[in-house]
Amino acid sequence: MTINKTGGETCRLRGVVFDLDGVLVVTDRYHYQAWKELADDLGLPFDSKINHQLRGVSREESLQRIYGSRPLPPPEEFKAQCDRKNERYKELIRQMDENDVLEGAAELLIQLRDAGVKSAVASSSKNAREVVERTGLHRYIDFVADGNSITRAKPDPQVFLVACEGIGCRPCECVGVEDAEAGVEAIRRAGMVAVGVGAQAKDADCWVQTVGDLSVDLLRRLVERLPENRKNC
Ligand code: B16
Ligand code: MG
Repeated sequence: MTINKTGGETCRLRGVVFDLDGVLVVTDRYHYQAWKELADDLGLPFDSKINHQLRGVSREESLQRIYGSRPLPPPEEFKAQCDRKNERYKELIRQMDENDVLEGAAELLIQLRDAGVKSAVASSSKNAREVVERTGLHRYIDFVADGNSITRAKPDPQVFLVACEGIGCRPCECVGVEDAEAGVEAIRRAGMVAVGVGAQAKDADCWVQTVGDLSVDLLRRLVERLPENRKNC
């Protein structure tokens, strides 16, 4: 163990934990379409602005946000509406393939594998495994923690902690990569370095426009907590 300039423990990079939707793949448009069809049927307003607010948020919480200040239906009906959205979403993601992987993501995962750094997914989605398989990402990902592995959704750190454990690393040895505010908070609360991707995740330790802007070297430097590499790298 070595001590860094601020007196803390310096860890070596051993793992990277990626959020799935919005970081490695684009499922946004499928979630949008499925929610839009349901909302139209129920006469609830829904547009891409509301859809953005659902990033990283669980299915049930998403529907609550769509209802907004309107009264929620009885629990059974509410569940049936969530199920209906999910059935439609599952139908839509059947068309996913390698072309839905975001630019630079597969290259980064290969670099990490070649460098002996483990990769995991930490997603709120209960459909994450299917998306990982359909897009071919399972070839590079060592562990998937998803909506089925947790009892508390982001911003709770649980899904990131389950992912770290799944790849046999301590949180301080891992970087978490997220596109949603709730996800950045979850990474922080897990005790990991947080990398934010895209417009909604600027409040991270380091912010990049796309996952393709990351490299093994940069991630290593972040974990070693060299101050010049934090913020807007
Ligand atoms: P499901 P992430 C999240 O995935 C999505 O961003 C969010 O829009 C969705 O509501 C949530 O998963 C739950 O998904 O309905 O498939 O269980 O960004 O955490 O990978
Ligand atoms: Mg996301």
